[in-house]
Amino acid sequence: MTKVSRRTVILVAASAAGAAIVPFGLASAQDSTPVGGSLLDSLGLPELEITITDDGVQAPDSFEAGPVLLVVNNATASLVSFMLAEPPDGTTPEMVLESFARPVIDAWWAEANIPVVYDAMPGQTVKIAVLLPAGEYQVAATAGSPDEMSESTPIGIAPMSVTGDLAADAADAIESAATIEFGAYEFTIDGAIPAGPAIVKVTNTHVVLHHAIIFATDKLYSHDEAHAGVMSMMQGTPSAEGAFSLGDAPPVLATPVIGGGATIWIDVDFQPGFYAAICFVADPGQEVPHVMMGMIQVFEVAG
Ligand SMILES: [Cu+2]
Repeated sequence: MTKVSRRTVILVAASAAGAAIVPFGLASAQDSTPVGGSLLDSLGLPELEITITDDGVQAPDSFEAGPVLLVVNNATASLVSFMLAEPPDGTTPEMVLESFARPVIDAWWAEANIPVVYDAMPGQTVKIAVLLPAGEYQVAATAGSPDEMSESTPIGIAPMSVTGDLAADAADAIESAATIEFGAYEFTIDGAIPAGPAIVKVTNTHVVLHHAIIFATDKLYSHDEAHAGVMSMMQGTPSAEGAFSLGDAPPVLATPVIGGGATIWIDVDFQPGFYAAICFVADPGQEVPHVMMGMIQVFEVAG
């Protein structure tokens, strides 16, 4: 069984797809993320800017709660993973950073408030709108090559206090075309994900970390066909002719990993067609990717 880390989700997605393990990483996983313009960028949200250099993580000491535009600059020459988390009491920053660098998800992650965990390619600036409640957060970053499944290298960790109250309607503050909800090992897509640039809301109503890695498919399969196809790929058994397969193409989109209770909004830019959303994250202390428990959802983007 492949170990599934937060950092190497794209890679696992690639190996699940039977592709060679090559460092295409997020660059190609974000084909559906608009490069030129960001709809989120035009909303005028408060910008929470985080810069990651070889020397550490620069984050503001404090920030106001609310929907914010998280702007993460990767000023290193490495793929970096970053996280924004409010760890449970008794978890020191040293423990958080060391844990974040390890491939397996430690138990404390299930008790933490985790708005977002994501990757940034060398030199990339990542923008995600995040519903940020008050709390004592840690902003951590690690570096690693996308072709390594092993431990990554800690870069740094910085504390950040978020103060103030969220408005009652804060989770609806940003207009979105559709919502992808992470539940108990299942996705629910509310609304139709449109073709072209759009904002999609991503929310986690479960208790453990989830994400969606989205692959294009050749037709609209049933849930059972898609699940059976991924199971046979992950178990290394050849799939039948005409059966669901992820092929060799990299995913078209990887959402951030978010914890229970978290809400974010992402920019997307889908081509019309058929897709499958898959979660490769495992529960804390476990190695079984959620897709093996049925966390896969097929959907169509109408032209
Ligand atoms: Cu999951």
